[in-house]
Amino acid sequence: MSENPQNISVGVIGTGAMGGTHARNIHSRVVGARVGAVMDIDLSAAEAVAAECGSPHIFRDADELINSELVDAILIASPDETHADYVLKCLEANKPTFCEKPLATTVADGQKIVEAEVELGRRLAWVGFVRRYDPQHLGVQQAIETGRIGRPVLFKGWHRNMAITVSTASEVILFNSAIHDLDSARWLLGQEIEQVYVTGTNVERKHGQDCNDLQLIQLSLSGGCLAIIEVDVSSAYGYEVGLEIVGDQGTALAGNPRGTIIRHNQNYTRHVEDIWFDRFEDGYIAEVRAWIGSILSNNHDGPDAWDGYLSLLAADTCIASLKSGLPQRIPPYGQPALYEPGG
Ligand code: ISE
Repeated sequence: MSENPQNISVGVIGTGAMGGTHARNIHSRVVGARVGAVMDIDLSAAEAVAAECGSPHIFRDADELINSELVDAILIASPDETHADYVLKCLEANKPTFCEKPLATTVADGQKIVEAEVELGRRLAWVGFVRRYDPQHLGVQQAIETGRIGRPVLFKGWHRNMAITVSTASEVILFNSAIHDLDSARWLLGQEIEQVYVTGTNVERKHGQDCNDLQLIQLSLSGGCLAIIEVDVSSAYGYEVGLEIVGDQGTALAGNPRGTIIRHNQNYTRHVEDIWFDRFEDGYIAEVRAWIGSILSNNHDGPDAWDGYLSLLAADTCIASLKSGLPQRIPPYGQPALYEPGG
């Protein structure tokens, strides 16, 4: 436990590429926090991150880290299927937790987390929807909020991974990748998803016919907005995430790769990143700063368990649509008072 309440000791579960990035950011880019302990089943990965981040404590067991007096808050960046269990344990220990997306891999587990928070009467979980902290996305949000583009009517998104990194299963593509886009649509439009229609095709044939590595997701939202999102996890050429919000007075676009533009020999070129770590570098720093800031000020103002849950519900309904070939309505749900504004 930190003796100085302004220096939160964070325990990092999962020190792979994502957990390592968060740990390094906490160590060197965040004021008010430090890496107090790390845990990974791959001991050498844990040792390497611990050494880089000046963290003296390495755990072999996630439960022990969560319950340890050495840590005040937990960052979860372990494989997706472990998230729900660890978040629930953090809630039992009454410790704030930043969980990489997705919050869980089933709607039922997402629901358990929401129920546990309602029971506690506190929002302790934060979900790593990094795009909410990406400067380009924030520029779009500002254009909407200031009314510059008028009333938003359409969300057009594209999300391309260079190659499949997690799994070829269509479900995993929805829960692991498209979940970001589903959250972006809710967040930027300020409306809830009511109906989804998903079609998919198989681009990278080596993965087998069942792999819908290119999916087109259509959404109808509560305030009448529409969304169309391309999720392609086998783009081959690079990593790109972008969106355009079409309003009734103009549009706002976040979609530029960050690379330098070079004009040479009658050519105009720009480097496209190969993976998300560079594209969202600023967002990753900003989101952990915001998380730590929210703990220090006791004011949770980021993506919470309810956002995590609704994105899971939408992803799950997308799977039903993809499987049935039909549009599907989001099942009815009731929003607990805890998650209402000011709750
Ligand atoms: C990955 O886990 C991420 O979170 C990236 O932001 C996303 O673009 C990618 O599709 C996911 O696999």
